[in-house]
Amino acid sequence: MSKWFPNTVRFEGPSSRNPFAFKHYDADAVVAGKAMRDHLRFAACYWHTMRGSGADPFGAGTMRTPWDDGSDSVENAQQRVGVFFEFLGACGIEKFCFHDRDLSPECATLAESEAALDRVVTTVRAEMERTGAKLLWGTANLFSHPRYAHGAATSCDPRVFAHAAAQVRRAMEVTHELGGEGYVFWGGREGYQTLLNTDMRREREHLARFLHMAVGHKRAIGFTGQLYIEPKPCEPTKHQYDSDAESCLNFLREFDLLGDLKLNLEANHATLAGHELMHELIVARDAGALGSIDANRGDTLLGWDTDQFPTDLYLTTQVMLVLLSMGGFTTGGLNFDAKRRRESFDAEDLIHAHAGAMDAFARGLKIAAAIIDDGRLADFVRTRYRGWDEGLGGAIERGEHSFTSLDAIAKSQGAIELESGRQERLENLLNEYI
Ligand code: XLS
Ligand code: CA
Ligand code: CA
Repeated sequence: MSKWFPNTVRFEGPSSRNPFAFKHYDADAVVAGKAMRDHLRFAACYWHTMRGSGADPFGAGTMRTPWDDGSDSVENAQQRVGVFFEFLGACGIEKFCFHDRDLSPECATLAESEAALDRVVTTVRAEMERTGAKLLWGTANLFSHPRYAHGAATSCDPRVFAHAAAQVRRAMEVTHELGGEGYVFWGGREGYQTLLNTDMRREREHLARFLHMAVGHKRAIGFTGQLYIEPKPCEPTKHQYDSDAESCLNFLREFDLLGDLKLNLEANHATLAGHELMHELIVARDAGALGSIDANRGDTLLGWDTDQFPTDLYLTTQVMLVLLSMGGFTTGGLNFDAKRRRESFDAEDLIHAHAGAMDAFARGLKIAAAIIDDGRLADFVRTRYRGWDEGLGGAIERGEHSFTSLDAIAKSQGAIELESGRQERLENLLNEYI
């Protein structure tokens, strides 16, 4: 039993009233031909779970972390790692994600920071061996340190670009050494605050150059994990170059990177971009680029990156509908890039937050599988487009028509009577299962 997390969460079924039990997530239960754990591939993130203090722009941190001495020492960092793996065990979460600088401190020089990281990674490796937990993806923090004020790969200062390259080089190597399945690029400061001081063309080219170097390094060290780019429209910058799934895909295509990077899509970032997560997922899926998901949620009333835990069954059902439609994850997973509210400061709140989100996704999975099994939703969509399967539609799709040939058809076909889109009926269908 864990000292800090004495309640181990286990499946007790829907009738359980135990706040420390799963009501729906039963890791080994088979749904749609696969165990729940293999569909959902849950991961916890190190940054919010171990380093989130609860501070906000109006107040100091509130989280109670009695295992942490508050110092920047390597020993304290190693102590935290142990606690994190206890937490994963208590929650039954089998994967995790980290940034280099959440794991270990930023020191006076790059060489010292790397030496500190190596020492903490030794502890991480030992804990992974002890517990069997796996690394879903690693990343480098290229946004917190003041040197990144003007960006990292898109900084106006090439010395910063070099520093960022060195940081990613080591973070990618560490990810590889730990058997990581992926590596994420999130460009928090790769954007601008004002166009008055910004050469956007140059900055975007530099970002592409940086990513090409990353691909080169990946090959050089024999890392076979998947690289991902994570869209977000803004915050901390006013505009981030990788602003949503479509702009990322355009960027990757423009700079010949589409073969090497997929997308890591976050629910809250979709909200900030003015999209539903389902939209972002479908855009990526249809481009063969849906890699991984940062499973959280935003709040439309707040309008910033609140990174709340995903408990909305409509959201989890939609995610699982899209994932099942593409046969599930290959390298990716559902990473809870989410933090407790500032008012939920006890260690046990970490358990409630993650266990609830896991249950919400387990339900989303069961609901989506039932909807697919039922078949009416897919049938409706198929029928709605049936005009394109043969006749006029088929010929247009095959490229057999021009404006001129269609002009003749349009003039002779008579009045068009449309069929209803039946949105409300389909929403009711979803509710039959939720
Ligand atoms: C921040 C991002 C970040 C990435 C990893 O908004 O979500 O945490 O996932 O750098
Ligand atoms: Ca994220
Ligand atoms: Ca976020």
